[in-house]
Amino acid sequence: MKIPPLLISVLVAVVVALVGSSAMAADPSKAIAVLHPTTGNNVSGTVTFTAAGDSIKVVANITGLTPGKHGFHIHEFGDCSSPDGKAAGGHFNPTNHQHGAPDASERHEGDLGNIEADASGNAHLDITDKILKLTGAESIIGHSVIVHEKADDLKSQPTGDAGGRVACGVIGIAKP
Ligand SMILES: [Cu+2]
Ligand SMILES: [Zn+2]
Repeated sequence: MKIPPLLISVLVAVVVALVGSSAMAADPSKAIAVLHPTTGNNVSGTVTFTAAGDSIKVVANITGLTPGKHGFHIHEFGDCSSPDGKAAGGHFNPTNHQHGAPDASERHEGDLGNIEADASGNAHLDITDKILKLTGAESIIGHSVIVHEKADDLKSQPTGDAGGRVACGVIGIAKP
């Protein structure tokens, strides 16, 4: 039996498409940022972002802080190369909103408010966020987490007046 050439090329195309799609990574369901101190600081820790239904669960464990509140944001660039953390750019804001509190209707995607350190300088945060995304054009993967010297006042534009940057970590795909 002779197979028509057109049918062969269609079959080849189907096989290539199937192999290609199975080789592609599935949408990530978990991301992580490992925080490193900027120059002159001693702040480090981890932040995980885990898909949970239509929300993202954010868990942070950070040490080396001064006691009290510290601005905690996702910034635009996944670039922690500068000694002051400024290579990370401004707040991650792919949909062009004003700065605000995490629960405000008007906020940057990256606005996660504050983390609060205890008297020993340790902070733990466990929140669920409905704005963050791990997939698509507004995914936080490849951007960065910045922890600030001071509290985010949740209203000053465009940064919440949170002062210098004490730690930076690039957000990558986590090992499931
Ligand atoms: Cu920030
Ligand atoms: Zn902001």
